[in-house]
Amino acid sequence: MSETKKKVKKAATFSTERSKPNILVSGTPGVGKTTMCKKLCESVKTLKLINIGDFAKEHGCLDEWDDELQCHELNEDKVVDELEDIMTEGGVVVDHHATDFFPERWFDIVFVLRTDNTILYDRLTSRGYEGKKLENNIDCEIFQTILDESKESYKEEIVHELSSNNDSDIDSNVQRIVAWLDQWQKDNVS
Ligand code: DAT
Repeated sequence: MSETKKKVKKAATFSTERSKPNILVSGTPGVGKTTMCKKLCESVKTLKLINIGDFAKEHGCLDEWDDELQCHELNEDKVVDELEDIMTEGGVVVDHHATDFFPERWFDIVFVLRTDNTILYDRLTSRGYEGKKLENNIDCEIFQTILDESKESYKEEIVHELSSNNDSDIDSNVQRIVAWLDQWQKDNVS
């Protein structure tokens, strides 16, 4: 198939053509995305977990160091290009703290984890965050930046907010997603 035809095909691939759904798990750093995603993928062995930070490192998608944010800038276009074929297959859980640069068609559901500010503050300080970086992330959670960004980037009905304050929240969130996956299979795979 020519490159142009491939691109047209990719652009036309919507969720109904996937035999397994794709899930985006987002939220401010420290809310528990990685912890919850790992548990989810332990429960449902067929899911493929992609942590965008790790994926970007492995696939050379990091640009210059950003002194203010204290991290490398992410080359979002390259991440999208590198991930396209994997997402087309379906059955992927993406773990990332931003939602707005992924193609909307990639995801069947978006979960935004939320944590009380005092709990998040303790988690981030024990991770070594301080100064501007700590302040920016706490503000991000206070102003529900990721939730609003997700609702602007995807249909509101597929964006769900989940509490992530304690261990029982992790378990109930995993159960909820597993139940959603079961229902998706019943509704979409004959
Ligand atoms: P993220 O991937 O969103 O940056 P994480 O999964 O690395 O967050 O979690 C940050 C820390 O908080 C880690 O030490 C595990 C802990 N944690 C995460 N979710 C939690 C929860 N619901 N209850 C208690 N601790 C949690």
